Amino acid sequence: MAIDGGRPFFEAPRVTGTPNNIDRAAVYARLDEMFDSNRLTNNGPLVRELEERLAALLGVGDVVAVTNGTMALLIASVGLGARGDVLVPSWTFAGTVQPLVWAGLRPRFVDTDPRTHLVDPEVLAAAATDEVGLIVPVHLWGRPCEADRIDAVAADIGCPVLYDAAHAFGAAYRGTPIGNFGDAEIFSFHATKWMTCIEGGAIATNDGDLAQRCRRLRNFGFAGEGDIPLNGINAKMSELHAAVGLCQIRRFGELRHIHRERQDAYRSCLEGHDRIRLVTSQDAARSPNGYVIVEVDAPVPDPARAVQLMLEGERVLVRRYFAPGVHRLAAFERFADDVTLPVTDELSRRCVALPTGEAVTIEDVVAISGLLLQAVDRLWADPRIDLVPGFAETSA
Ligand code: T4K
Repeated sequence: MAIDGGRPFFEAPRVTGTPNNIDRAAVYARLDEMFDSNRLTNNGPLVRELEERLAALLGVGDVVAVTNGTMALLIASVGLGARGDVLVPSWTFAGTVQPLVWAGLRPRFVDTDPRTHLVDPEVLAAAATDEVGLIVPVHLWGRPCEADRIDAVAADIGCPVLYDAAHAFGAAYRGTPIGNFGDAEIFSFHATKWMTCIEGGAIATNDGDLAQRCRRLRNFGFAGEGDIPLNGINAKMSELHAAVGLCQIRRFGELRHIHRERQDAYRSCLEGHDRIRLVTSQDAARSPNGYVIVEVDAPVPDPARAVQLMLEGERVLVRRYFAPGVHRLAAFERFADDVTLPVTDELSRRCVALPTGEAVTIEDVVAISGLLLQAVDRLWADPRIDLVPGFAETSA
């Protein structure tokens, strides 16, 4: 390995998060339409078409397109009129929690089921008090939460549920597409997601009144000219971003195939290895889910960091999603005084996200899996191995 002074395995880096290809010719044709009509933003025809396409695909009443997933969470939580405490997992991206705080809610972090990486409905039930004004479960890595049990917990205390489905576009729970659960669900269409507008997001809901409030909230709160009954914000998706989304959605079947092939290849390379656990989506057959997450076990204080450094030496740039857990981030200190979340802490020591999608070939997946196995074996053989940050650059 490069850690021993060898050459890096890959010439060109293989990078977690590299966007899938975008059908440029199709996008350019859509952009010609946009420039010809000179309708560039403010609920134009491409945004409306994208919303209709998404709603039809999900079988949901309304889809409201916005600038990104973070704004989708902000607008939906304001649209729901949520107040007080919000129950939210710490084992997620900071972008789940930030908009909730911007919306004036107080996060109460809950721990995660180590088996599924999702919030456990029983943990939510134990934390559900009268102060709770919103529950925000996350369909992490595209894995659907147990929506029926979670919705029942919320019904017991009479509060809404807003699912963070940033990773879960195209997934389903018990045969029903994600987008139909709780009071609303939000998606991210960031460049690193398989379904992308480059930047973009959406709120999906079967509550028509909520959809109308969200449409107003994303457009400064306008109800008509000179009429602003709601304190809205600007979160409108532009026509340019909608054009990319419309072209990308046509690749659903193809991307599902590509992602599934890579998931399967990782599985056959890594399954049965007792020091590596592949956290696969339960729904890989339906969704092109873009996340391949592994938990690594090694007798060092921070196994994920050690593996990240060793793979960096081979020019495999993995991500540590999510280290540390959100409750450990300085921005949220004031909400985490007496919070103890052992599973979140443990997962953030162990988890790395591997490259997938069109950025890697099946041969790459086999090689990356082999390098990962070597790295973990090496850490067991030599736990005191000297891994100084920066060794990767010197080995290049
Ligand atoms: N809820 C959850 C559970 C989320 O995961 C997220 C976002 C949100 C809510 C909020 O949704 P948005 O507001 O973002 O729509 C990414 C994304 O920015 C973010 O969307 C995502 N989740 C989060 C988990 O990860 P990074 O920090 O991994 O991206 P970055 O820039 O480091 O990119 C990774 C690698 O990919 C780079 O080293 C190079 C490559 N890359 C990346 C981009 C963006 C490219 O080659 N080209 C590119 O255009 O954040």
